[in-house]
Amino acid sequence: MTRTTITTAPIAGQKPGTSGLRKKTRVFMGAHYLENFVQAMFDGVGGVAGKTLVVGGDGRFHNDTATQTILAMAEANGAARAIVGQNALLSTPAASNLIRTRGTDGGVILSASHNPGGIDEDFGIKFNMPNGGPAPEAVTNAIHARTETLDAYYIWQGAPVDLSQLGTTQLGAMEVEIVDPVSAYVDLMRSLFDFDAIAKMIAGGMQIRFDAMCAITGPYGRAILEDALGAPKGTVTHGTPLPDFGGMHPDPNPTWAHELMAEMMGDAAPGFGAASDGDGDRNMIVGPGCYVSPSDSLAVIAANAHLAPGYSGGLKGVARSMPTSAAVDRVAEALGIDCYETPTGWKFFGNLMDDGRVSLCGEESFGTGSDHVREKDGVWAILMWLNIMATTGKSVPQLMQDHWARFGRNYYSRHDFEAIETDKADALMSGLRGKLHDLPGQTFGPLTVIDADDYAYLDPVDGSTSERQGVRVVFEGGARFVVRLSGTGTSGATLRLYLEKLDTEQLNLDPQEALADVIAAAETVIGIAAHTDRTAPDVIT
Ligand code: VG1
Ligand code: CO
Repeated sequence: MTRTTITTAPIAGQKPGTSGLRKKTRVFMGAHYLENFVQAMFDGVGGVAGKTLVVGGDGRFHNDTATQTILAMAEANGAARAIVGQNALLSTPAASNLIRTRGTDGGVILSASHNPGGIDEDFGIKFNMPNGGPAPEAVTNAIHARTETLDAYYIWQGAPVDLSQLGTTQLGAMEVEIVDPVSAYVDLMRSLFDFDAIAKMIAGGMQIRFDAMCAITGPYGRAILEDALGAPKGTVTHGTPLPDFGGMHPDPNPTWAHELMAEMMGDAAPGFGAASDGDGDRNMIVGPGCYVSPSDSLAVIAANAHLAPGYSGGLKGVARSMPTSAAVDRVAEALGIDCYETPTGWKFFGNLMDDGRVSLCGEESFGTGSDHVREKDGVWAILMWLNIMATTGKSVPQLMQDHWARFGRNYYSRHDFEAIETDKADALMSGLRGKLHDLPGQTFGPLTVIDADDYAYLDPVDGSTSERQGVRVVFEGGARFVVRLSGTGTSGATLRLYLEKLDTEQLNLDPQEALADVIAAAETVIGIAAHTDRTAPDVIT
């Protein structure tokens, strides 16, 4: 038998506007659940008949089983060909690269990114477009709408493909090509960065520590840092992707990458430290005794990208998400290039890159990348830093000091309050929105509010609008705070408070101290403690 139509009842329930579906793994394992969503996804993108799709994921629990389901459904929906990473593995940026360079019709990426993995943790799935980027809102809304009307899905029933064997094979009427998940990506990195200069720096004694957090970037880190650039074996730690990420929470920030932080802040710290997340699109950069905030990393890359061969002609323009600090804006001004502000989420950068307006983008949430793919790219950011260090001969702390001396320092921090009851978080947000009109002119300690709004975005390329993207309160002198609810959490609501203050004189304060008056003003305005009983954030980055 070939194709089977299965009639189903349960609804998949993706939130409209979110770029994919993230739920507890056991929810995805429930009867017909994944199948329903995949059918809605295929229908929502206009069907997959005759199309070629890339399929792969970050290796978390259920990755391989879900990949087989997706392949069987692609076959039954008439897809011509699937390009799959060996053992169903592909980092998000590597998948984006394959979607683009192989001229495909898009791809399915299995990941819950930086969320923990395992049978009792999180799983996720999303569709990326032929440009390699996450589906835009019009498409995710169509997928969501389809989940509400779906009454059947199509699936090929037969023996699954052996995903460990490289080469081309057949699944029913569909061709399946199983590719090395790493090699095309290594070629791409080699085309952008000066591997010889980085290798020379490493041979000259620069020690590197890369913590892959038992997630997807281990094989990429080993192939590039150890095999291609000559760093000693063991440079990459937690380098084998595990279904439960070895119990680690693969979110590269000082809280979750604490082993790396301890090493980098210790006496025997190597010259460069970095970590990446579950699916390989995030990065954290650390120097000896020197944590680099993601907003600063974006600004340093903007100021120095021309030193890497792939960017020697300079940047077309830059973009940052709204809550990301304005450090990069100051660099763009100095370079005389455009700087765009977009809502949180990488999908908003795609149009700007496709339209040739920007070549570098970044978010405060440890995401940086360029127009080489249409996703943020953790390993890319790490190689960019190494290229800058190799070319300038400067250490991470030196690069930071020089940058702040030239541009001033945008002190920055994000405070996350996790797993708040949803109705309390909603009440907090609507209370805050209700008082925005009255805030301008009010004074909180030394700070006077000059502007307060709920951020709305007009896409300059396609004219689409996105509203209610985060409340921002701006003070005289450029300090500000931003509040929004996370769209990626899977239990309750996560409240994110973003804090920023520019200082052009005092460059080496502790960020929490430098931001103390902004933090106090934010609490007075928002009333987090009163609404949620939380008096301290769960994670500070
Ligand atoms: C978070 C980050 C956001 C990022 C998103 C996806 O979203 O804040 O900047 O784009 O995760 O990242 P939210 O809605 O929870 O704040 V992930 O690495 O898919 O990789
Ligand atoms: Co990610």
